Amino acid sequence: MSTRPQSSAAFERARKVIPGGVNSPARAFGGVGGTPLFIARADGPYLFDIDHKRYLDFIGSWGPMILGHCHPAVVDAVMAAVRNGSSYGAPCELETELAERVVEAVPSVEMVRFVSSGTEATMSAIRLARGYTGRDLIIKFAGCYHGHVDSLLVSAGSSALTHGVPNSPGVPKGCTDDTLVLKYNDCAGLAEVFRAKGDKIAGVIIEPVVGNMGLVPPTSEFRKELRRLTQQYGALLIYDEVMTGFRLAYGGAQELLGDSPDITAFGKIIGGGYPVGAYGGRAEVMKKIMPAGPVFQAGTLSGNPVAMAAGIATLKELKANPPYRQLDALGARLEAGLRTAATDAGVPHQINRIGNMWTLFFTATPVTDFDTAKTSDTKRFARFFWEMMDRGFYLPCSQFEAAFLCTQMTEAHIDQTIVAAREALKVFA
Ligand code: HOZ
Repeated sequence: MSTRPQSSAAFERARKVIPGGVNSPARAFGGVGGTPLFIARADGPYLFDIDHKRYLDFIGSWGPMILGHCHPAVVDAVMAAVRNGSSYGAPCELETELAERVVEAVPSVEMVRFVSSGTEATMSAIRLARGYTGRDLIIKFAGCYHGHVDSLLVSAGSSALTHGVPNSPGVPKGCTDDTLVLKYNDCAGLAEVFRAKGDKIAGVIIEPVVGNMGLVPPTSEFRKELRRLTQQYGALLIYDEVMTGFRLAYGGAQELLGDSPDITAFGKIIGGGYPVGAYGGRAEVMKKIMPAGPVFQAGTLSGNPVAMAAGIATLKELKANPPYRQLDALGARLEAGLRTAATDAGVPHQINRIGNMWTLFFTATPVTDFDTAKTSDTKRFARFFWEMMDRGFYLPCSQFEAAFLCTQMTEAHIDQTIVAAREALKVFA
């Protein structure tokens, strides 16, 4: 592993005043060892660290940067917004414009409420499902991660999995008593719980395509069963599209899959790299939110004008020049190249990919849920991660996170990545 003296020093300094030196555990490199890189700047498809090294960026801030970094349209919109003041605590038209764009893009969403993070979006979506149905039970799936909401921090993926703390201290037992955890892609388990407790279930929250145990796609039977059972028992189906919204298609995973959930949680891309979350659904459900209805939810920076401007600019660009087919083609090229490289190196692997989200798992077992994701050889992943990093390719620093492509990447970038991966995988031969 190459040394990065400036980043190491910056990490030491940060650890004295910030717990673990980071403001979100996924960034601490706990899943791969070593110390995190400190980033000086980003541009297009690249990150630059404070040791003056350049990396092709496959995390894109964990999802928001589908247009790459510093896209001129986003930068211009943000600069213009900032000159008009950065926060008002009063409504502005940018909020309505972004809401109109989300409603137009996602047919299951007739009204939308903006918050400041994906965690707030899922937390509020759950409160809404409970308030709307008058029931308490929520179903989630092992390995799905919906932010650090108390009631959802049970068998969570992402950094809660990487750090081996699926249940965090500080979450009172009472907070998770009404959370039922089921296996992803398991139709029988789902049907059994609905048979036993269907009239008490307020909602089911799910990543329609999982990014937080690495990339794991749903089976079509599972999705159909989810929709059928929630409708039959009057529970709300909540799609957490914080990662997949405007990423897998302009209308998100639900457009790609042809699904229609009751509530959708958004984040990441709709803020264009600024802190935003949102949740939306049918007007009849959304009108339960205060002040239209009785379900409380609020926030000083909700609908922040700078973040709204960045989101509008991003969605405008994605609508005017839809990149999804091109990104899928790049994804397919990368998948084929990585598959051949891993096979040639004799490394047991799975590559899960949908469109421009992907994960290379180091296991011979097909990865379809949390248990199979955990069969991956994480030590091997860590070695691969650092081999790639040393060659200038910045992958997610955990086996249990999805990687992303951005519109600034070209076939040449993908081919360079494959060449680097081929070299990196040789260490296992
Ligand atoms: N929620 C992100 C991982 N799925 C991590 C966010 C971050 O550390 O920036």
